[in-house]
Amino acid sequence: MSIITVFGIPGSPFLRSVEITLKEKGLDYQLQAIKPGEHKQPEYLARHPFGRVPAFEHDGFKIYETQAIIRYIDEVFPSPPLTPGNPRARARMNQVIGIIEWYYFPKAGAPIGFNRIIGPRLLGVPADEQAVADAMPMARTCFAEFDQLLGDKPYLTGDTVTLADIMLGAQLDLFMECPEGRELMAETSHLSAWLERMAARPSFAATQPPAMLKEAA
Ligand SMILES: N[C@@H](CCC(=O)N[C@@H](CS)C(=O)NCC(=O)O)C(=O)O
Repeated sequence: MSIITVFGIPGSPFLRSVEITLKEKGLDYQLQAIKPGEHKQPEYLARHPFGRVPAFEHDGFKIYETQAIIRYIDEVFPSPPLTPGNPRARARMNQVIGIIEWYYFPKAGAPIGFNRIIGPRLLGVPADEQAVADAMPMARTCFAEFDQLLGDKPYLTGDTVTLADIMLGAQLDLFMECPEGRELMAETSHLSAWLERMAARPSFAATQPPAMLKEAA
């Protein structure tokens, strides 16, 4: 029997991307929830030397980095496929994932999410309003681009859900807890209905972030 273990701090949208991928595949897995801070301790650092979540193990095969994990799951458990067969659609999927990794998360989602959710709610520190304001231009560009790339298609690359929809859905579902997220979403034409479509999937319903994060805004 195949044993899959996912390690991470519940609430992390990257952890949730892995869990949603596993749910979309109908796979059983164990979630080894770690507490904030434990991801910087030697035991976890042995699994992920950069001290980030999530990490993953499948029958002794250990790997970290969300993209690598979900692409591995999609290859090893091919049904239903979450990567388009068409090269152009696959390129779009990879483009969206690149935007999330390089622009959206580090320069928009993380600084705004930290100051609106993690800092005030979990750590008891006040928001750095300047950091939020500084991140808004990049956040606005990301939202406009996600909206434009989606267009009037049901999902980001066409008629079926891909790894890009999963990763972006996990990120934006949490970001909607911030007033800035709702403000930016109101400026889009297609993205809001898409996020509702994604949030209605059983894989999303089964992987809700902890209530304390959802109540944070
Ligand atoms: N490139 C990494 C990013 C993971 C990441 O940044 N995770 C955040 C949580 S959403 C984290 O571990 N933050 C904790 C920290 O930076 O100490 C991946 O794709 O797995």
